[in-house]
Order: sequence, then structure tokens, then C-alpha cells
Amino acid sequence: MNLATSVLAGERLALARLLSKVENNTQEGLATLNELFPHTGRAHLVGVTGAPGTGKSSLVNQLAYFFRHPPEEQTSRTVAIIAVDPSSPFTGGAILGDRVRMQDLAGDQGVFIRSMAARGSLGGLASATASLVQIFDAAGYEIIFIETVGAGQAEVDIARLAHSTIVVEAPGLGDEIQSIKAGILEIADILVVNKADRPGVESTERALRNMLQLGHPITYSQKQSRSSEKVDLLQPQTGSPLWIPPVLCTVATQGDGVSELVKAIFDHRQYLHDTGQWEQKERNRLKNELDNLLRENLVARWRATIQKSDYQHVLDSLVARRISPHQAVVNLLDGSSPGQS
Ligand SMILES: Nc1nc2c(ncn2[C@@H]2O[C@H](COP(=O)(O)OP(=O)(O)OP(=O)(O)O)[C@@H](O)[C@H]2O)c(=O)[nH]1
Ligand SMILES: [Mg+2]
Repeated sequence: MNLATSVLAGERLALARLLSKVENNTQEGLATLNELFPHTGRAHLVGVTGAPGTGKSSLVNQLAYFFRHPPEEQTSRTVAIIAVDPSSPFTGGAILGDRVRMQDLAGDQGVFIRSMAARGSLGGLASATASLVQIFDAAGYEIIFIETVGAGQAEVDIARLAHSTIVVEAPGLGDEIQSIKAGILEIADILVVNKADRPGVESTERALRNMLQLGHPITYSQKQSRSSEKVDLLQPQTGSPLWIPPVLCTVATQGDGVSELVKAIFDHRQYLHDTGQWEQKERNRLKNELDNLLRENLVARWRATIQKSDYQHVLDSLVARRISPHQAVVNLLDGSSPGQS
């Protein structure tokens, strides 16, 4: 049996082998990815992001446990977890902490956990993550969590991979909510105030709701004034119902609020399907990946064609301010020497 067939058959050892091959950019890994791609597109991708130490891993662990052991009327689902660069310099020792908590899930064949180092892979972190997602998707994992730390561009790019994005806050991170400033609100489908057992939950919750209200001023006041009725708020542009990110409180260490969070995840998926946004997201996601890879490959291909010394020469001219950055690009792409353009 070849590697792709074994992965499709759900063999965990084959899956682990493939993950390493792909992370190391091997030819076999790439070829297997190509073979698996037609089998992808079924999983629900859930991004979990937020400042260091807010409890993302603890929460994902609880969510995974819930999906594996749901209340009787629900079916259990298989779960893959990708932790992108989990060893945050701020909290340190996070991997060990994660491992300890992950014991709840150890030995469960329906769960696969993978940490991903941020080391340079072709196409950058987002495209490396996309490859891992494809493997889990093809292998039949129904829910794939992607945990990222912080709210930088890399996290936003990775969040774009997900169908549903959960942003995790915790009380006491300062009066200002850090991640909001970085525009994280735009990517949040569900907001969570974790560590709700700590003081300051209400003010964090209130701050988040206020931020949301700024983002959706009209829709929010409508919703609040008619809170007893079920109102369908419509998007001005498309006329389809609007999704207003719920703000939920959890205590990840105890599992409090996890069933509500699961419900919000399912609701969001239903919303995406009902409004046709699932297909739209799939298209955007693949367009993003295509464009990323195209950019990387074009640059790599071009770099292979030019002399290092020519590049240095242009850079020197740029630093000496004989040419502008735009002129430098023209020089490099056209192969003319500095000063000619
Ligand atoms: N009191 C309290 N502590 C919590 C809660 N959730 C997580 N913690 C603790 O907070 C610490 C950080 O939790 P993690 O789950 O590792 O947080 P994280 O966001 O994944 O951390 P990084 O990946 O390093 O950014 C751990 O010591 C947890 O036990 C909670 O709801 N209440
Ligand atoms: Mg973590």
C-alpha cells in the first residue's frame, strides 16, 4: 500500500510519517499531498487564537474531549489539533503543560495532536499549516482545531484558513484588550472570555461587547431592543442574515461553558451553510493558498536566475540612495544595472 492509501485508510503511523515528510518538504510528502487533495474539503476548520497564556490549549483540550464524549443525543466526532508554535516565549514550558492536560485524550484513536514549529517551510507558516490541515482532512478528521498565539499578521493569515475563528481573551490582561487593537475583531466569529473564575471577567466581557457594538452599531442596538424576539438581522450588501459574534465565558480548567461554546461552533457552521458562505470561504481559502504558493514559487524561481553579486550591487545602490526601491525592483526584474532606469 502506498502512503496516501494508508493515510486514507486511517492508519495513524502512516499519518505521522506523512506529517513529518511534508514538514520537511520532501518530494514524497509533496506527491502524497497531491494524491490526497481530492479527498479534502469535508472537515470543519476551527481557528483558536489569542494572547499568550489565555488558556487556548486548555480550551481546545476541553472542546476535543466534548466532541469525543458528547451528551447522549449527539454523535461523537473525530478531532485533530494543530498547535502552531506552541512554545510561546512568554509562558514557556507550555508544551509540557499541554502534554499533561492532553492526557485526557491520550490513547483515543479519534484524536490526533500535532505541534508545528515555526521554522521556515516553503510558502511560509500559513501554507505549511494548510498542508497539515489537508492531511487531517483527507484522513477523515471531522473537526480540525488550529491553535495560534497572538494577533500578528501570521495569526491572521492562519485564521483565514479556518471556517470558524474563536478569539480567546482572559481577564486581567490590562484595561486595554490587546488583541482588539490588532484588528482581531475582524476575524473573530466567536469571542471567549476564558478564566471566568478570575476577577475582572465582567469588565473584560463588557469591553468586548462595547468593541462589538462599535463594529456593528445598528445591528447591535436592534438586537438589544428586541432581545426577547428572535430577529433575523440582514447584511446590507447581500441581504443574507448577519452573524453577530457571541461573547461567551468559560473556565477551561473546569470545563465550564464548554457545551455553550460547542453549540456556538455548530451554530456558526450552520450559519455558513445556510447563507452560502461556506462555499465562499472555501473558495477564498484556496485562492489564498494558491496566491501564497504562487508568490513563493515565483520569487524562488526568479532568485535562481540572478547572480548574488547583481542583487548586492542593486542593494548597495539603494542603500546609497542612488536609486529608489521602485527603481531597484525594475532594475532587478529587467536585469538592467542600477542607474539605467
Ligand atoms: N484559573 C484558570 N486558569 C486557567 C484557565 N484556563 C487555563 N488556565 C491556566 O492558564 C495557563 C495557560 O493555559 P494554556 O491552556 O496553556 O494557555 P495557552 O493560551 O494555550 O498558552 P500559550 O499557548 O502559551 O499561549 C495554564 O496554567 C492553565 O492551567 C481557567 O479557565 N481558569
Ligand atoms: Mg497553547
